[in-house]
Amino acid sequence: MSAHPLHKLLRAEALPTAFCPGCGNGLVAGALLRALIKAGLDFQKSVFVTGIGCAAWIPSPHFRADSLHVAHGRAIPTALGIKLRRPELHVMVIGGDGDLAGIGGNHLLHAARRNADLLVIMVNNFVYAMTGGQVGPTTPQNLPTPTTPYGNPEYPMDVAGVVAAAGANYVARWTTAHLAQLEKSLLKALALDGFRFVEVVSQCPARVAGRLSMAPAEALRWFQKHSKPVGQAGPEEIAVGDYVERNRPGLLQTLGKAEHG
Ligand SMILES: Cc1ncc(C[n+]2csc(CCOP(=O)(O)OP(=O)(O)O)c2C)c(N)n1
Ligand SMILES: [Mg+2]
Repeated sequence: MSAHPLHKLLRAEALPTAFCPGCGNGLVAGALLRALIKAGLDFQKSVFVTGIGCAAWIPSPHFRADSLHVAHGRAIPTALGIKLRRPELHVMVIGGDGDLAGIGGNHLLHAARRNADLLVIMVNNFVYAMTGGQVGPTTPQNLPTPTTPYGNPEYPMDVAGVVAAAGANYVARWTTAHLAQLEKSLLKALALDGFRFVEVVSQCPARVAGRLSMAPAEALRWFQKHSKPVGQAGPEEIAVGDYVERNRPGLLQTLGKAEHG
């Protein structure tokens, strides 16, 4: 194991990861760890909360920090409970599109409305990957999945757009082909209070079917080619960049907890 600063934040005994070869989760983990190092965040005062799914395995068991792995979809209310009781901790949630926008969608919406002081990172691989690639709230229309073999008849949700409209202080979307921008975005998010949401569109070389089933390198090129800045992306493109950045008082401040610690 080299002495690279990233390695100090990783549990050597948990490596190599259980992620499939070419999975985007390692790229997201790397960008987050680099942002945490640059932000100078104290890992001893950081808590990572996840639900269930492949993306939910990013912090636990890999990060050398406190982490909670809770019921599918329930990471946000658990994280909020921790933050309200221990406001001095940096509380972060990492999860998949199914976990955060599907079964946990209502928690996401209301945590954003409350401007709860949490950083939430959603890895959007378009499907419920861990359970076999079933259709979910972000699956593109017409994409075949094991549960929609003739193509998804539904419209996908623009999760970043919904969270911005619900009231979050900061919302951005990037892809695994935009790691430098993602890192900057996470740094910005780490410096703000209130609800911060960063969506990362990511490849799943194992479970995504149809036109999006590509070799990892091809998927990254596809993301690059089909990404446009927010406000300029067409229906078949990925809108990337900041959706919103504002500085409304977060929930802790509105509850009067900030001064009392
Ligand atoms: C209450 C409950 N319902 C369903 C499941 C089964 N389940 C486990 S992971 C998962 C989907 C995960 O999808 P996503 O959050 O997008 O993460 P990914 O695996 O794609 O990274 C589901 C439905 C469960 N564990 N618990
Ligand atoms: Mg998913």
